Amino acid sequence: MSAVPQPQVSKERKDFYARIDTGHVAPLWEVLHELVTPKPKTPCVPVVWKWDTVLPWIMESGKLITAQEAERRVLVLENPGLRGQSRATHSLYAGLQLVLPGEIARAHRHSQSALRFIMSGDGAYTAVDGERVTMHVGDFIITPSWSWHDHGNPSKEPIIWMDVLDMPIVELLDAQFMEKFPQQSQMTTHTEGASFARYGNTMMPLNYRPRSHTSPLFWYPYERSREALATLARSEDAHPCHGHKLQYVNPATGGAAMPTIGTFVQMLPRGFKGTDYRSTDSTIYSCVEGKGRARIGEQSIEFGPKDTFVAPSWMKHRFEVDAETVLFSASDRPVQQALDLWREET
Ligand code: 1HN
Repeated sequence: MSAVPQPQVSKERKDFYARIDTGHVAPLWEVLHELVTPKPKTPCVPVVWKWDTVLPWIMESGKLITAQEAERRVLVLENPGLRGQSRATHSLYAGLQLVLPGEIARAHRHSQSALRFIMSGDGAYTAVDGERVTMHVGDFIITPSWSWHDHGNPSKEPIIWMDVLDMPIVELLDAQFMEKFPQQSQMTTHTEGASFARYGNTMMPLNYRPRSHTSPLFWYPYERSREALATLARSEDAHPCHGHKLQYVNPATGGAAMPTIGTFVQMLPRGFKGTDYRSTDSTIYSCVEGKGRARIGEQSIEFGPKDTFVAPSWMKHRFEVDAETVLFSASDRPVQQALDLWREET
């Protein structure tokens, strides 16, 4: 459908382009083939961040700067195809955040939605709109758009988690706002566990009226996800591509837990040899347990616990695991689905 790029542009056309350029006007036919492509043409590439490589750097960052000075002490996971843009995929930001014992990461809020996926440590908390939750490895925690949030670590060990934010999506839409809370920490106005009691048990309050598209449940404990996967693995055959895979949902609507970020957890049984899969949502994977290999496009990626890796949009990938493996993953799938753009191929 698109014009073939001309190796040589005639003088007449060049002159024309130069004249219209002064009026901030350009010819579509010179760029159409790059703008409208037969399939996704993402700059995002497959990549793995090995825990053993990044952990010493994270701990070193703890000696170089305090959480207070940094506001957030995070090492950004930058996709090699998107260096300098603070992106793990074209649409999502990811980073590894460290909070040392005794530290507080001060309260603020922003338009960007965030998720925390806990990688190491136990007993630190994050507070979301007046309710604290204690973080354990494998927990998935939501910080909804425009909700006050701060983190603190009263435990004796460092805590490290992966942040995933929809920053590039909000940036694309030029819809970002940010505000600092007047104090370091917000007041705790709800009992810990209150939102889980209200929304975490397939029940909800009689008078529940949604205030946003984000799940009113903001803590999805690993203990529950793990138990669900273990039971599934005993009761159904593994999907040829995904093994046993579940999506985190907003319990009040059945939709995605977050409006902009799709979140999933899957178990691949020991010895699983998956078949190729691709979808249009570039995906960030975090290995919780087990080990294996992901064949992503032409690349073979070895992964083990706490390794993070990326499968780009529309690139075939498959898994092969040596031990029972659990993978958490995040992508922009809800956005694509809301806009009728999402495609998959098994
Ligand atoms: C943020 O607010 C947090 O609250 C983490 O922990 C990472 C990256 C970019 C912008 C805001 C946090 C962030 C962030």
